[in-house]
Amino acid sequence: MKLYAHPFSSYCQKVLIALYENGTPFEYRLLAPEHPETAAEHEALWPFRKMPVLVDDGRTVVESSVIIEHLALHHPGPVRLIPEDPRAALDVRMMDRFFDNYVMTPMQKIVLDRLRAPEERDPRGVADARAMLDTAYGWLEKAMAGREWAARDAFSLADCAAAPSLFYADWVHPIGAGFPNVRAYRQRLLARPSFARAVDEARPYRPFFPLGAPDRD
Ligand SMILES: N[C@@H](CCC(=O)N[C@@H](CS)C(=O)NCC(=O)O)C(=O)O
Repeated sequence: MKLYAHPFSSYCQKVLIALYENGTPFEYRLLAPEHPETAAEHEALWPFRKMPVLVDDGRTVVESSVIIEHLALHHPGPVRLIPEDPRAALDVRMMDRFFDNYVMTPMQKIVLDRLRAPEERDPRGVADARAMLDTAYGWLEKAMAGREWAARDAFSLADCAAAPSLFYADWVHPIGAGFPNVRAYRQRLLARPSFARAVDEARPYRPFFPLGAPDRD
């Protein structure tokens, strides 16, 4: 298998966590300016040029959640990231959508806005993104009461989505002291070896974080 990815990308980390959880072997196709040939391969596979992209046995798989579903189906390991029980699997998929749509999306909006020229920035969109993060933290605070992982007891696809989204969201819009369950959950995710590895691999890129990476985590 080949994974087109970059270590600092949140959606790539989501998939890397799944691969590391099960020790699944793959070839890392690093998307970086010093490898234009890899970027060309990537664009030929997926003209939207979004990462990550997985190629498995000649088949191109896109969208981080679908890549993780693909891994669970075709390369299962000891850590079951999609529960066997379809009802439990639905809870996992719902939480995965929550993290992508209501945490990752507004977090990315704030980051990407900073990369624009000042005259092209979108203050209203950024304010809306910050409001969405506040709502998401509040909702998650209640949802996580008494839970270890996003869909209760077992680490799952939803936690793969939660880890990078909460990691970066806290950098751009801090999770305040009023959200102790969310803060504690973020710390548990950081202590999970698969995510700790992804965070470590991304450390060299911190100076490029558009809003300035905080000196922690
Ligand atoms: N819905 C996609 C989102 C992927 C995505 O937004 N990837 C970002 C990196 S975290 C990207 O490729 N950005 C580069 C670009 O937009 O050109 C997924 O789940 O895989």
